[in-house]
Amino acid sequence: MSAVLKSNEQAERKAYYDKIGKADVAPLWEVLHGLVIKEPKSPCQPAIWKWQQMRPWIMESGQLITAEEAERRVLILENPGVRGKSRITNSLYAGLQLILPGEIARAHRHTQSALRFVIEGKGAYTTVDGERVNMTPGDFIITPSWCWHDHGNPGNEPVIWLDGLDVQIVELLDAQFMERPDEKSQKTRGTAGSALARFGQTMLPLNYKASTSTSPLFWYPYDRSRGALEELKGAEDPHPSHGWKLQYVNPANGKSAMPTIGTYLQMLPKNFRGKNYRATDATAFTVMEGTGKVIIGDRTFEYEPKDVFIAPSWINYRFETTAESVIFSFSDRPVQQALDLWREQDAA
Ligand code: GTQ
Repeated sequence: MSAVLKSNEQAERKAYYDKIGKADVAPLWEVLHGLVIKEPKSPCQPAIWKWQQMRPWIMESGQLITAEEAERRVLILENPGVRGKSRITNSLYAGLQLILPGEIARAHRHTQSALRFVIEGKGAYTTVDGERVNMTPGDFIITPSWCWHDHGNPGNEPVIWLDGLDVQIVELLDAQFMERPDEKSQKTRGTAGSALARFGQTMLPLNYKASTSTSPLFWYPYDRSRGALEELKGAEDPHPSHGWKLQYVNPANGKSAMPTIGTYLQMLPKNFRGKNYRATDATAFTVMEGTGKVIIGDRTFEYEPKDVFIAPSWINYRFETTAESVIFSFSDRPVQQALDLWREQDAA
């Protein structure tokens, strides 16, 4: 309320607010212009987490606590605009998980969906509902809602991956469940290679009937995804903002691989001067290959492989590369699209 009030009017209103407030009632007119706003104004900020800084801290966490004690030994990437809320955007959680040789991160399941994007190291696996995947850098792996999963590292080097979860979406809806089985690791009945054979060749088993909307193909090996971008590079001009960019999909329904999180891989040519782009889905990126700058709003970040950065909702961003780059990203786009809320804007 901007009108100047006499002090008796002010006092009258305050007394009224206090009276109705005691019964959990509040006046809309005091808050309307913060609730229904002209365009997104996220408290989340552009930010980057440099691998050079993160790696020693992740390795240090390996000295402080075991995977067994921690259940999941993860450093959460907290958006600087909303610290203390375990989120990288308003709707999504991101963290860097470490598993050391010989360790097991025990089995559990939860209604939150998780994605893994493998950052560093070989020899670890994750088992999803009894199917085991060996994790290789650049692989995108899904742990669908309510599927059992445990991670292990029978190899001889530390393995680190980026976790992305829809924690805040599920929290918004108060639909969280989780449970732990008695055994720490699941018995495996096969490998994700068979999921790749069944679902990863633009073919489907004859009797396939989806029980959820999450992709039954839960392992997208890097060499295949990258290979697709390499083919595109030879076939068409890059998009002025995104270069060559593909989305990971559920091959059985053609929609987003996960119902709550959209996942993408893009390639940008060397010396690319990208045009500004913005969309309502705040997006977290991690660099697989290449170097350059990303300009997000009024911030400029130099990026290198394994860095993670965030472009908040409706803030312009663009890329300027110094080497050919391959970048993985994820956002809540499928949720916004399902609710008819998603908007994007290319540079004019
Ligand atoms: O690996 O199951 O980063 O349950 C946060 C919660 C990872 C996991 C996280 C989890 C997991």
